[in-house]
Amino acid sequence: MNVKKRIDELIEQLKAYNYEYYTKDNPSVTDQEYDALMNELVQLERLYPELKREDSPTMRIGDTVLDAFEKVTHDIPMMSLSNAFNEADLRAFDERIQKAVGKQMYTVELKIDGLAGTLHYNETGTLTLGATRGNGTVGENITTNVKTIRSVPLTIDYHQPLEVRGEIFMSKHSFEKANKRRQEEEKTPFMNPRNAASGSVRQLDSKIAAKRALDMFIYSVMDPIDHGLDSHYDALMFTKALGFHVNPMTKRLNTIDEVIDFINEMTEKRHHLSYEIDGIVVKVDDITCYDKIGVTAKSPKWAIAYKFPAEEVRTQIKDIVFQVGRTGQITPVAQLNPVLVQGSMVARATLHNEDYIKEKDIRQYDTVLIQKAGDIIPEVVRVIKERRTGQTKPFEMISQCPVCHEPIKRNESESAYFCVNPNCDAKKMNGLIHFVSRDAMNIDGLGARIIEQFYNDGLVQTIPDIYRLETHQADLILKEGFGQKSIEKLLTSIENSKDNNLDVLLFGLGIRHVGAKVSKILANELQTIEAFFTVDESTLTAIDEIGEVIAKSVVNYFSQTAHRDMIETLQELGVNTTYHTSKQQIKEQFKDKTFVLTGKLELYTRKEAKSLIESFGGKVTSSVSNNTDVLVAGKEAGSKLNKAQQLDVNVIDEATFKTWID
Ligand code: 0OX
Repeated sequence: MNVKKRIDELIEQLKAYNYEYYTKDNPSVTDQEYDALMNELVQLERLYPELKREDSPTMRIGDTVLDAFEKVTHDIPMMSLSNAFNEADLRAFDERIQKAVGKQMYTVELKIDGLAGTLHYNETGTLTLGATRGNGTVGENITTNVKTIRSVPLTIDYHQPLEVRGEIFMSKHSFEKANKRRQEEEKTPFMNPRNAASGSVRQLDSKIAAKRALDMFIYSVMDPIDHGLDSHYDALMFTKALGFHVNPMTKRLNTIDEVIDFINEMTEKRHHLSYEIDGIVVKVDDITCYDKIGVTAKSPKWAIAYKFPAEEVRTQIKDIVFQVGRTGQITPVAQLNPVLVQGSMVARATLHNEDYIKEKDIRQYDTVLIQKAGDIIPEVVRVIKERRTGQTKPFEMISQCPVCHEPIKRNESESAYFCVNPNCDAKKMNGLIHFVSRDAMNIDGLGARIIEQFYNDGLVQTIPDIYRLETHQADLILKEGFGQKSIEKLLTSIENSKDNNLDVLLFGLGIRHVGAKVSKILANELQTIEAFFTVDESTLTAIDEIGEVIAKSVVNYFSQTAHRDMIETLQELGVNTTYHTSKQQIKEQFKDKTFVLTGKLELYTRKEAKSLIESFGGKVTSSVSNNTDVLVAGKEAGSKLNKAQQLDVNVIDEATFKTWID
């Protein structure tokens, strides 16, 4: 028989079985029958490598071992969800929506406890990129691992670029299997399915990832309007029709009462599901009103996640210790007899501050109830007083910093105490940990543990020291756990961080009251770090959303010579201190115009052209319609050009486009 024909036949057959098994959950063949066909295909592809197809299911076996994952910047940031904890929060959400856009239908989805991922398909329908969420702006390229997920189609029958997002997760069954194997191999088991999923997609060896049997439910389509979709539920059904896995419990409901009924029903049923969920996501169904409803810094206002009540677990406080944060704030922490809470081991819980402890009369040796709601730090909820023995005594706040032993101060208006010694080691070290963290400079390979080690060894004591590490390679190589390769990786991520935008640098400096969102607003307004050196309070308070507290804190920070000197040193070391997505410069040809790009562009990549158009106030869609204002036609433009001509759309070539930009 013709080999090519047999390969094609095997591929179609295996694809159909995969779909039945992973997407429809209804297999028609046994595992043995499936394996036999897969083996035959592997053998044939080995003998005839030229006949191997991009969409062959053998791609899912995983054959790539990477050195590291590349970083990927998301064109559209990957947002997270704001939370609701009770019926009142949900009703308040509904009221806000009704006030903004009138009565709406809602799509409800189970909130899968995994990790967010995004998938890109090109105009031929081939999967070109799979990436993690990362910090929402920059994630990691995990394409080789995503290809091993059987419910992720390698090709789709859709011929426009498409980006869909969803939750990558591990079923309870696969989790148990993976842990059984780990036990046999004498490796520490995964704590919970979410950790297992996240560890597996970040496996550099895709063969290992393939063995972990991950799955992915799709929960959003990007630029839905460009794909003719104006209902979120319809968008999910559209992805389902293309072969993606969409959670079967997803529903469109008419009122918030129906949403609440659904939540009550799922609260009962959730333990019977084959995967873990930690809540229910409620989304406005009508996509056309999303712009009007708007977004906050991190999450869309048209969606909310109802979180199931946190489980409370009983344990004992062994000791109460004090942590010094980067701002010098002193937080009392309970050290506990370790207990399992919602799938992870908890050995510490925050006690917030002196007032919280006194109000609840929490004492060392007390038996307490602790809770951990999702990603929130575990906290002590209450003391079980009946269990108190004679040996406890009321809590007393310390009067000196536990690290530098200088006296600590309580601000009149706050319940927190602060260590005000600028040279306190704990403050300096935590400041460094914050600087390199994911939402700040995002330097991979410099986690808290490494910073702690480098700090104690005197290798990194100040922020500029991070950028001097390249001159200390000889010291690095002597450290345990550091080889040539890991040093190179670390130095590359440090080098790359020099190009970061001003807002993340500003956030990284750890100025009090200047969080990620305020940093963006300030960087966009002031544009360069020098402007911060001279700015006064009234200029700052004139900026929308900037109040007196922030303004005072910013002026105070930059008035200190030590801070200005440190920033100048960073500039000398090559760190960028200007805001690059400079204030939107709106150009008339672009303002509110809809562009389509087609054909081969030679002067710009598609991505560059798109971001240029957007930065000048326009938008880019993928198909030509009556709404298109301008078609930029590169070489060998085809059907889109014809359609644009039929519709009388303004067509320009790439050279003309360049003159518009320059
Ligand atoms: C989930 C889940 C997560 C889209 C807009 C912000 C968050 N874990 O199941 N996220 C979202 O929505 C995104 N939906 C979900 N179902």
